Amino acid sequence: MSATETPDRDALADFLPLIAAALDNALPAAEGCPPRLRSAMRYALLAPGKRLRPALVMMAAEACGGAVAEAMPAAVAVEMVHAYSLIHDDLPAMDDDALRRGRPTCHIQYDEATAILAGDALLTKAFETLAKHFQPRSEAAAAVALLATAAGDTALVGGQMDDLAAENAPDHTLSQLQAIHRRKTGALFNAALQLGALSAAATPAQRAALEAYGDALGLAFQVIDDLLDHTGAAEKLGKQAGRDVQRGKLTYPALMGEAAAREHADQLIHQAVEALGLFGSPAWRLNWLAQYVLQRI
Ligand code: GRG
Repeated sequence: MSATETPDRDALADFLPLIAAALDNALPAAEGCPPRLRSAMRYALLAPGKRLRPALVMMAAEACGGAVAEAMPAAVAVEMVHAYSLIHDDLPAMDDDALRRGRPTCHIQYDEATAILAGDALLTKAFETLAKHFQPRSEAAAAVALLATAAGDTALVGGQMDDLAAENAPDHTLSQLQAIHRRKTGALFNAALQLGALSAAATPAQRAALEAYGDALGLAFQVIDDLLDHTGAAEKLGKQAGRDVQRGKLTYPALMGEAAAREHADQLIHQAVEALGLFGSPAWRLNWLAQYVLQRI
Protein backbone atom coordinates (compact mmCIF):
# COMPACT_ATOMS: atom_id res chain seq x y z
CA MET A 1 0.00 0.00 0.00
CA SER A 2 1.31 3.50 -0.72
CA ALA A 3 1.60 6.04 2.09
CA THR A 4 -1.02 8.25 0.43
CA GLU A 5 -3.80 5.62 0.24
CA THR A 6 -6.20 5.51 3.20
CA PRO A 7 -5.81 2.10 4.86
CA ASP A 8 -8.82 0.32 6.31
CA ARG A 9 -6.73 -1.54 8.86
CA ASP A 10 -6.53 -0.03 12.41
CA ALA A 11 -2.92 1.17 12.52
CA LEU A 12 -2.98 1.84 16.25
CA ALA A 13 -4.44 -1.47 17.39
CA ASP A 14 -1.29 -3.54 16.69
CA PHE A 15 0.80 -1.19 18.75
CA LEU A 16 -1.44 -0.81 21.81
CA PRO A 17 -0.57 -4.13 23.53
CA LEU A 18 3.15 -3.52 22.87
CA ILE A 19 2.90 -0.05 24.38
CA ALA A 20 0.85 -1.34 27.34
CA ALA A 21 3.47 -4.00 28.12
CA ALA A 22 6.36 -1.56 27.79
CA LEU A 23 4.69 1.00 30.08
CA ASP A 24 3.88 -1.72 32.60
CA ASN A 25 7.55 -2.79 32.65
CA ALA A 26 8.90 0.75 32.75
CA LEU A 27 8.39 1.37 36.45
CA PRO A 28 9.39 -1.68 38.47
CA ALA A 29 9.78 -1.34 42.24
CA ALA A 30 13.19 0.24 42.88
CA GLU A 31 15.25 0.75 46.02
CA GLY A 32 14.94 4.33 47.21
CA CYS A 33 11.56 4.94 45.57
CA PRO A 34 8.85 5.06 48.25
CA PRO A 35 6.00 2.62 47.41
CA ARG A 36 3.34 5.36 47.50
CA LEU A 37 5.33 7.45 45.02
CA ARG A 38 5.81 4.43 42.73
CA SER A 39 2.09 3.65 43.00
CA ALA A 40 1.10 7.22 42.04
CA MET A 41 3.53 7.20 39.09
CA ARG A 42 2.09 3.91 37.84
CA TYR A 43 -1.48 5.12 38.43
CA ALA A 44 -0.92 8.08 36.13
CA LEU A 45 1.25 6.36 33.53
CA LEU A 46 -0.91 3.25 33.13
CA ALA A 47 -4.29 5.06 33.20
CA PRO A 48 -6.23 4.31 30.02
CA GLY A 49 -5.13 6.94 27.50
CA LYS A 50 -5.16 6.76 23.72
CA ARG A 51 -1.34 6.34 23.55
CA LEU A 52 -1.11 8.58 20.50
CA ARG A 53 2.33 9.93 21.35
CA PRO A 54 4.15 6.61 21.85
CA ALA A 55 2.41 5.31 18.74
CA LEU A 56 3.74 8.31 16.78
CA VAL A 57 7.28 7.40 17.83
CA MET A 58 6.79 3.82 16.61
CA MET A 59 5.01 4.79 13.40
CA ALA A 60 7.81 7.22 12.52
CA ALA A 61 10.44 4.55 13.20
CA GLU A 62 8.53 2.10 10.98
CA ALA A 63 8.14 4.70 8.24
CA CYS A 64 11.92 5.27 8.32
CA GLY A 65 12.60 1.54 7.92
CA GLY A 66 13.49 0.93 11.60
CA ALA A 67 12.42 -1.82 13.99
CA VAL A 68 9.49 -0.79 16.11
CA ALA A 69 10.96 -2.53 19.20
CA GLU A 70 14.02 -0.29 19.06
CA ALA A 71 11.85 2.80 19.23
CA MET A 72 10.17 1.59 22.43
CA PRO A 73 12.41 3.40 24.99
CA ALA A 74 11.62 6.68 23.25
CA ALA A 75 7.91 5.79 23.02
CA VAL A 76 7.80 5.11 26.77
CA ALA A 77 9.74 8.30 27.53
CA VAL A 78 7.32 10.46 25.55
CA GLU A 79 4.28 8.93 27.31
CA MET A 80 5.99 9.62 30.67
CA VAL A 81 6.30 13.30 29.79
CA HIS A 82 2.64 13.31 28.71
CA ALA A 83 1.50 11.63 31.96
CA TYR A 84 3.49 14.17 34.00
CA SER A 85 1.94 17.08 32.12
CA LEU A 86 -1.56 15.73 32.77
CA ILE A 87 -0.91 15.24 36.52
CA HIS A 88 0.39 18.77 36.92
CA ASP A 89 -2.26 20.33 34.68
CA ASP A 90 -4.98 18.77 36.87
CA LEU A 91 -3.57 20.21 40.13
CA PRO A 92 -5.57 22.82 42.09
CA ALA A 93 -3.00 25.51 41.17
CA MET A 94 -3.63 24.85 37.47
CA ASP A 95 -6.89 23.49 36.03
CA ASP A 96 -8.10 21.98 39.33
CA ASP A 97 -9.71 18.90 37.76
CA ALA A 98 -11.07 15.90 39.63
CA LEU A 99 -11.36 13.46 36.73
CA ARG A 100 -8.81 12.34 34.12
CA ARG A 101 -8.92 9.39 31.75
CA GLY A 102 -12.20 8.34 33.42
CA ARG A 103 -10.61 8.10 36.87
CA PRO A 104 -9.99 10.41 39.84
CA THR A 105 -7.02 12.66 39.07
CA CYS A 106 -3.74 11.80 40.73
CA HIS A 107 -4.03 14.42 43.50
CA ILE A 108 -7.58 13.24 44.32
CA GLN A 109 -6.60 9.56 44.36
CA TYR A 110 -3.45 10.23 46.42
CA ASP A 111 -2.82 13.79 47.69
CA GLU A 112 -1.39 16.99 46.29
CA ALA A 113 2.20 16.56 47.45
CA THR A 114 2.29 13.01 46.10
CA ALA A 115 0.84 14.12 42.76
CA ILE A 116 3.38 16.94 42.42
CA LEU A 117 6.23 14.55 43.19
CA ALA A 118 4.84 11.81 40.91
CA GLY A 119 4.77 14.36 38.07
CA ASP A 120 8.32 15.49 38.83
CA ALA A 121 9.48 11.88 38.98
CA LEU A 122 7.80 10.90 35.69
CA LEU A 123 9.33 13.87 33.89
CA THR A 124 12.76 12.97 35.20
CA LYS A 125 12.25 9.27 34.49
CA ALA A 126 11.55 10.10 30.85
CA PHE A 127 15.04 11.52 30.42
CA GLU A 128 16.59 8.73 32.48
CA THR A 129 14.84 6.17 30.26
CA LEU A 130 16.02 7.82 27.05
CA ALA A 131 19.56 8.23 28.32
CA LYS A 132 19.81 4.64 29.54
CA HIS A 133 18.05 2.78 26.77
CA PHE A 134 18.12 4.80 23.56
CA GLN A 135 20.50 3.40 20.95
CA PRO A 136 23.12 4.31 19.80
CA ARG A 137 24.62 5.28 23.17
CA SER A 138 26.95 8.21 23.79
CA GLU A 139 28.97 9.90 26.54
CA ALA A 140 26.31 12.60 26.62
CA ALA A 141 23.72 9.92 27.38
CA ALA A 142 25.78 8.71 30.33
CA ALA A 143 25.87 12.26 31.72
CA VAL A 144 22.11 12.74 31.26
CA ALA A 145 21.40 9.35 32.86
CA LEU A 146 23.55 10.29 35.83
CA LEU A 147 21.78 13.58 36.48
CA ALA A 148 18.30 12.20 35.78
CA THR A 149 18.87 9.31 38.21
CA ALA A 150 20.02 11.72 40.92
CA ALA A 151 17.03 14.00 40.35
CA GLY A 152 14.42 11.26 40.13
CA ASP A 153 12.21 8.83 41.99
CA THR A 154 14.93 6.81 43.73
CA ALA A 155 16.91 9.86 44.83
CA LEU A 156 15.87 13.54 45.03
CA VAL A 157 12.12 13.00 44.56
CA GLY A 158 12.03 9.78 46.62
CA GLY A 159 13.96 11.45 49.44
CA GLN A 160 11.54 14.38 49.47
CA MET A 161 8.56 12.00 49.55
CA ASP A 162 10.02 10.18 52.59
CA ASP A 163 10.97 13.49 54.22
CA LEU A 164 7.36 14.71 53.99
CA ALA A 165 6.11 11.38 55.35
CA ALA A 166 8.55 11.66 58.29
CA GLU A 167 7.03 14.95 59.52
CA ASN A 168 5.53 14.50 62.98
CA ALA A 169 6.89 10.96 63.20
CA PRO A 170 9.30 11.19 66.14
CA ASP A 171 10.12 7.48 66.27
CA HIS A 172 12.45 7.59 63.26
CA THR A 173 16.07 6.42 63.54
CA LEU A 174 19.41 7.89 62.48
CA SER A 175 19.66 5.44 59.57
CA GLN A 176 16.24 6.54 58.27
CA LEU A 177 17.31 10.18 58.54
CA GLN A 178 20.52 9.43 56.65
CA ALA A 179 18.61 7.48 53.98
CA ILE A 180 16.45 10.57 53.39
CA HIS A 181 19.39 12.97 53.20
CA ARG A 182 21.54 10.69 51.03
CA ARG A 183 18.76 11.04 48.45
CA LYS A 184 17.59 14.62 49.11
CA THR A 185 21.01 16.27 49.37
CA GLY A 186 23.79 13.78 48.75
CA ALA A 187 22.54 12.46 45.40
CA LEU A 188 22.78 15.85 43.70
CA PHE A 189 26.14 16.66 45.33
CA ASN A 190 27.40 13.31 44.07
CA ALA A 191 25.94 13.80 40.59
CA ALA A 192 27.74 17.16 40.41
CA LEU A 193 31.04 15.51 41.35
CA GLN A 194 30.57 12.60 38.98
CA LEU A 195 29.64 14.91 36.09
CA GLY A 196 32.87 16.82 36.65
CA ALA A 197 34.72 13.52 36.74
CA LEU A 198 33.03 12.37 33.50
CA SER A 199 33.98 15.61 31.76
CA ALA A 200 37.59 14.97 32.79
CA ALA A 201 37.59 11.27 31.76
CA ALA A 202 38.37 10.33 35.39
CA THR A 203 39.73 6.92 36.41
CA PRO A 204 37.51 4.52 38.42
CA ALA A 205 39.66 5.23 41.52
CA GLN A 206 39.17 8.98 41.13
CA ARG A 207 35.44 8.48 40.71
CA ALA A 208 35.26 6.28 43.82
CA ALA A 209 37.20 8.86 45.86
CA LEU A 210 34.84 11.61 44.73
CA GLU A 211 31.88 9.44 45.69
CA ALA A 212 33.28 8.97 49.21
CA TYR A 213 33.90 12.73 49.46
CA GLY A 214 30.39 13.52 48.15
CA ASP A 215 28.67 11.06 50.51
CA ALA A 216 30.36 12.58 53.55
CA LEU A 217 29.97 16.18 52.38
CA GLY A 218 26.28 15.68 51.57
CA LEU A 219 25.52 14.25 55.00
CA ALA A 220 27.61 16.93 56.75
CA PHE A 221 25.84 19.67 54.81
CA GLN A 222 22.47 18.42 56.01
CA VAL A 223 23.59 18.08 59.66
CA ILE A 224 24.85 21.67 59.47
CA ASP A 225 21.66 22.91 57.81
CA ASP A 226 19.66 21.28 60.61
CA LEU A 227 21.93 22.88 63.23
CA LEU A 228 21.50 26.32 61.67
CA ASP A 229 17.73 25.87 61.65
CA HIS A 230 17.90 24.68 65.26
CA THR A 231 20.00 27.62 66.48
CA GLY A 232 17.92 30.16 64.55
CA ALA A 233 20.67 31.36 62.18
CA ALA A 234 18.32 32.71 59.50
CA GLU A 235 20.99 34.90 57.90
CA LYS A 236 23.35 31.99 57.23
CA LEU A 237 20.49 29.75 56.13
CA GLY A 238 19.07 32.25 53.66
CA LYS A 239 15.59 31.20 54.78
CA GLN A 240 13.42 31.39 57.87
CA ALA A 241 14.94 29.44 60.79
CA GLY A 242 13.02 27.24 63.22
CA ARG A 243 10.77 25.86 60.48
CA ASP A 244 11.90 22.28 61.10
CA VAL A 245 10.58 22.30 64.66
CA GLN A 246 7.35 24.00 63.52
CA ARG A 247 6.74 21.28 60.94
CA GLY A 248 7.69 18.47 63.30
CA LYS A 249 10.59 17.52 61.04
CA LEU A 250 13.08 14.80 61.75
CA THR A 251 16.46 16.52 62.28
CA TYR A 252 19.92 15.65 63.58
CA PRO A 253 19.82 17.98 66.64
CA ALA A 254 16.39 16.59 67.55
CA LEU A 255 17.60 13.02 67.18
CA MET A 256 21.05 13.19 68.81
CA GLY A 257 21.24 16.56 70.61
CA GLU A 258 23.05 19.72 69.48
CA ALA A 259 26.53 18.89 70.79
CA ALA A 260 26.56 15.39 69.26
CA ALA A 261 25.27 16.81 65.97
CA ARG A 262 28.19 19.28 65.90
CA GLU A 263 30.62 16.47 66.59
CA HIS A 264 29.00 14.36 63.85
CA ALA A 265 29.36 17.21 61.32
CA ASP A 266 33.01 17.56 62.27
CA GLN A 267 33.66 13.84 61.75
CA LEU A 268 31.90 13.81 58.39
CA ILE A 269 33.95 16.76 57.12
CA HIS A 270 37.10 14.99 58.31
CA GLN A 271 36.02 11.89 56.33
CA ALA A 272 35.34 14.02 53.24
CA VAL A 273 38.81 15.57 53.38
CA GLU A 274 40.46 12.17 53.94
CA ALA A 275 38.82 10.86 50.77
CA LEU A 276 40.67 13.47 48.72
CA GLY A 277 44.12 12.03 49.52
CA LEU A 278 44.74 10.45 46.13
CA PHE A 279 44.28 13.70 44.20
CA GLY A 280 46.99 15.79 45.84
CA SER A 281 47.02 19.56 45.27
CA PRO A 282 44.54 19.72 42.33
CA ALA A 283 41.81 18.89 44.89
CA TRP A 284 42.61 21.91 47.11
CA ARG A 285 39.35 23.59 46.19
CA LEU A 286 37.34 20.52 47.21
CA ASN A 287 39.23 20.53 50.51
CA TRP A 288 38.48 24.24 50.98
CA LEU A 289 34.80 23.68 50.21
CA ALA A 290 34.49 21.01 52.91
CA GLN A 291 35.99 23.40 55.50
CA TYR A 292 33.73 26.19 54.26
CA VAL A 293 30.62 24.04 54.78
CA LEU A 294 31.76 23.26 58.34
CA GLN A 295 32.47 26.90 59.14
CA ARG A 296 28.84 27.82 58.56
CA ILE A 297 28.06 26.58 62.09
C1 GRG B 1 1.58 21.15 33.30
C2 GRG B 1 3.64 21.56 31.88
C3 GRG B 1 2.21 21.29 31.96
C4 GRG B 1 1.49 21.20 30.82
C5 GRG B 1 0.08 20.88 30.77
C6 GRG B 1 -1.16 18.46 28.73
C7 GRG B 1 -1.46 19.82 29.22
C8 GRG B 1 -0.38 20.83 29.35
C9 GRG B 1 -2.69 20.12 29.58
C10 GRG B 1 -3.82 19.16 29.50
C11 GRG B 1 -4.99 19.86 28.92
C12 GRG B 1 -5.01 19.83 27.42
C13 GRG B 1 -6.32 19.71 26.77
C14 GRG B 1 -3.88 19.95 26.72
C15 GRG B 1 -3.76 19.89 25.26
C16 GRG B 1 -3.09 18.61 24.93
C17 GRG B 1 -4.06 17.48 25.04
C18 GRG B 1 -5.16 17.39 24.09
C19 GRG B 1 -3.88 16.59 26.00
C20 GRG B 1 -4.67 15.35 26.12
O1 GRG B 1 -4.11 14.43 25.24
P1 GRG B 1 -4.81 13.06 24.84
O2 GRG B 1 -6.22 13.34 24.41
O3 GRG B 1 -4.85 12.32 26.24
O4 GRG B 1 -3.96 12.33 23.87
P2 GRG B 1 -4.80 10.74 26.53
O5 GRG B 1 -5.38 10.66 27.93
O6 GRG B 1 -5.63 10.01 25.54
O7 GRG B 1 -3.38 10.33 26.49
